[in-house]
Order: sequence, then structure tokens, then C-alpha cells
Amino acid sequence: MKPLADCKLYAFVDTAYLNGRSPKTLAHQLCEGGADLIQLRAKHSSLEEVRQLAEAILEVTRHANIGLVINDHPALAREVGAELCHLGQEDFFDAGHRQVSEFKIQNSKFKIGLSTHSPEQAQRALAAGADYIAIGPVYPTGTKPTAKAVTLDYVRWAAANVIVPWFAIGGLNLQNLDAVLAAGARRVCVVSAILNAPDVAQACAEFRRALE
Ligand code: TZP
Ligand code: MG
Repeated sequence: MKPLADCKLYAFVDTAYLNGRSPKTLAHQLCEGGADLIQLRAKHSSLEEVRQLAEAILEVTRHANIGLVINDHPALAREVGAELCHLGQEDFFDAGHRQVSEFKIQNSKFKIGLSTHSPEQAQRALAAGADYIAIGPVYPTGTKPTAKAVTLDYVRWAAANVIVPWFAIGGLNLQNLDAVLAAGARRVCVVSAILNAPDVAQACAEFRRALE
């Protein structure tokens, strides 16, 4: 996979948006559209289901040389050979973890990203050694309906202060992308605007073009 700093478009296979499509087909379309990273987000799946999904998607992402991020399950991510894992505040700090190195035993190349929703959380994530952080939700989003929007103010703060690769996330679409870029974002995570598009690969390619 590309170095994280060069990854701009972070797309998702989110099982909430499958609508009958196969996860593997979606992964293909995201790769074809130019995603730099793909996260498997399967909030209502059992660990065994996540493992099977991850193994299927890895066949696609490995071939495309794109990093696969497993949401929520660091041990499983390492076991299946995914390149990265993403954890929320509740999965990491609230669960008693302090350093991402706790998850890197015997695999120093394995990377951990952390969600953050405020400057204080970002500083704590950086001190914990996060390989990347997510900044959001920038806008309200149906993908995470209970999360409060952090607004472009937090994006501007990140642009001025965050020294690891960071991705703006939450409610991003092709209409508001320019405002997010103007606030200083150079990397974005996009779930529903890509997975709900009539043509996933084309939607992905449009984000890619806008980010170049
Ligand atoms: N974390 C913060 S916002 C969000 C997550 C997982 C959801 C982003 O999804 P969408 O559909 O791109 O708003
Ligand atoms: Mg989580």
C-alpha cells in the first residue's frame, strides 16, 4: 500500500449499505474508482462474520495493493493480515488502552487509526502514537446518527495542529467537499456518498479527482 501520508481517499465497505450487493464486488468497485484505503465496517456482524468478510475483501485489496482497515477488531485485523485497524475513543481509551503499540506486538508495520471529536481527543490520540486520526463527524450523518457534528472549526484546528496523517469524516459529499478542502483537509473518509451513488466506482473517481 501507499504510505499513509499519500492516501487521500479512504472508502468503506459498510455492511449497513450493502443493499444486496456483495462486499467483494463493492471492494472491487472502490479499488477501480481509486480509493487509497478501504475500511471494513460491519457494526452488526459477529466476529466470525467479520473474519469471513475481511478474508474475502483482502483478496481484492491485496491484488490492488490497497490497504484494508478493519473497524473495531484489532486482534482479528492482525490475524487475517489486514494492514490497519480503526478504533473509536470507546474502543481505545475508554477500554483502558494507552498506547497503540499495545496492538503492534510482533508486527510493527500494523497501523492503528483513532477517531477523534475534539482537539483534546486529537492530542491524546497523537500522544498514544496513532498512525492516523479521523476528524469528525464534520457534518451530521445518517451513518452515525447519534454523533454530534464537530463543524469545520475542528477541521481548521486539525489543519493547523495535527502532525500525523488525518482524515476529515462525516457527512462528506461532492457538494460540500470544496468547503472541507478549503478548511485545510487533504484526506477524506467517505461512506454513504459513495456507497449510495448509482455507480460506486464513478463516485469514487469523482472524489479522487476533486482531491488531486
Ligand atoms: N465516524 C465519524 S462520522 C462517521 C464515522 C464512522 C460516518 C461517516 O459516514 P458518512 O456516510 O460518510 O457520513
Ligand atoms: Mg469502534
